[in-house]
Amino acid sequence: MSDNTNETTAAAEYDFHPMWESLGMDVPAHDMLLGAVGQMFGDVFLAQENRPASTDYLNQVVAGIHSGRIKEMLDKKASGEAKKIVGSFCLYVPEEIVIAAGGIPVGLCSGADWATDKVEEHLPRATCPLIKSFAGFKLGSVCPYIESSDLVIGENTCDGKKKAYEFMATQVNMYTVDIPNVHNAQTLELWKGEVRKLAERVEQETGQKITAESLKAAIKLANDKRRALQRLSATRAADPAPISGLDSLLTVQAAFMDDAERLTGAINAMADECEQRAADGVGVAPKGAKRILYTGTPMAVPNWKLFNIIEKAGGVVVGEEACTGSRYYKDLVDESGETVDEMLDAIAERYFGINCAIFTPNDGRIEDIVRMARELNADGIIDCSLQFCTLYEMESFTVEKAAEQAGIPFMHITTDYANEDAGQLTTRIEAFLEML
Ligand code: BJ8
Repeated sequence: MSDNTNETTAAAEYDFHPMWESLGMDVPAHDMLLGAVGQMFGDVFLAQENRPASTDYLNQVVAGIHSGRIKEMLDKKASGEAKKIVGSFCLYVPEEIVIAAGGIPVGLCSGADWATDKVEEHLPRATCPLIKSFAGFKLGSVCPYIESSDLVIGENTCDGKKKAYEFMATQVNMYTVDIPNVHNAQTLELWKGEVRKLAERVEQETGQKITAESLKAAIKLANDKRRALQRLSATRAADPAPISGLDSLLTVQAAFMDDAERLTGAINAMADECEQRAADGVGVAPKGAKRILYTGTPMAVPNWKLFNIIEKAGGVVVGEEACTGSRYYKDLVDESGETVDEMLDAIAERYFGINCAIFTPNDGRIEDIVRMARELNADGIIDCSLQFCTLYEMESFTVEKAAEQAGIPFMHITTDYANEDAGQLTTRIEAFLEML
């Protein structure tokens, strides 16, 4: 039995309700949410056949996602091992800085509709579901990550997030980072300045100075996690694919919440098993199953809808060009810096390369999509935007043109967190898989 399983067994005997109450959560509503997510996880993940045994780690992460993991973080804070819990919504917020200042970084993006009526008292109805979801989780008091965050870091990316953070600042202790919209030498300098300002703000919050030693260790910790995810991703080029898109998506979703060292060990174990499966020709789907590269908006827990539809329809997702995918792990921070200044520059440079659609032009993303489709032997590309996300909707035309030029079949989808379009999506995806 793994350490993790031991922890979860112990966690199952522990009553977390007092902890949720102490965080000021709406406990009955939260019980309902957890019940629904547990049911969905069983239907979507546990129903998969031929999963690698090492994906049991992911089951444990989901089992403890709002319970054992929260307790672990609060305990670390109480013992002084960690100073503060710092939440964020975007890949542009460098976790290395939070860790080096003694904080625990957590991702706050949410993937389910909640308290929509309350949200629409503050934000327009025509707002992307990801934004409405994090606002709803806060207004409905059902997210222990938001409730335990001492500081929440937002970022000026899309218009919806920018304006929603003004509202969130009335609800939580909030700091917003400015992100440039174009890539050039001048904006890189501005971004380096923003990274320094963020480091100062986090130090102020935690009361712990970032040192060369702590920053070097944090860079190594985050890079090790990325190296493990890169290894796992590379195994998915095999036919049959050794691991499903659903489980792969969950590894990155878990990376926003679980302890970095534990996650790295577990992902390396998955990579070991998947390398062996690839060598032995063992797959999660039959050899020849149609292989899909996903690209588009991020998918926060528990938004598993699209991947579930693709894989239930007989396809297999072999890569994700998304913030809940390769953008999270494909680039490392240069580890050669020795001073805090050099390392902050290296961090800024690495994060500046994240190909978010807020950038114009965003050629790096287009190049990555085509490169990944080729490297992972994808038969087709599915590009998806969350409803009302103008950035990814607009960029989908450029992605389609690039796919056409590369001779890769392409399909665009616009969806939200509701299940109403599941039937229609299934029909469209089945037809797409058939013509591949
Ligand atoms: S770096 S993709 S995590 S901003 S889907 S909220 S863009 S309207 S999430 Fe993102 Fe950072 Fe970019 Fe990545 Fe707005 Fe679009 Fe909604 Fe979005």
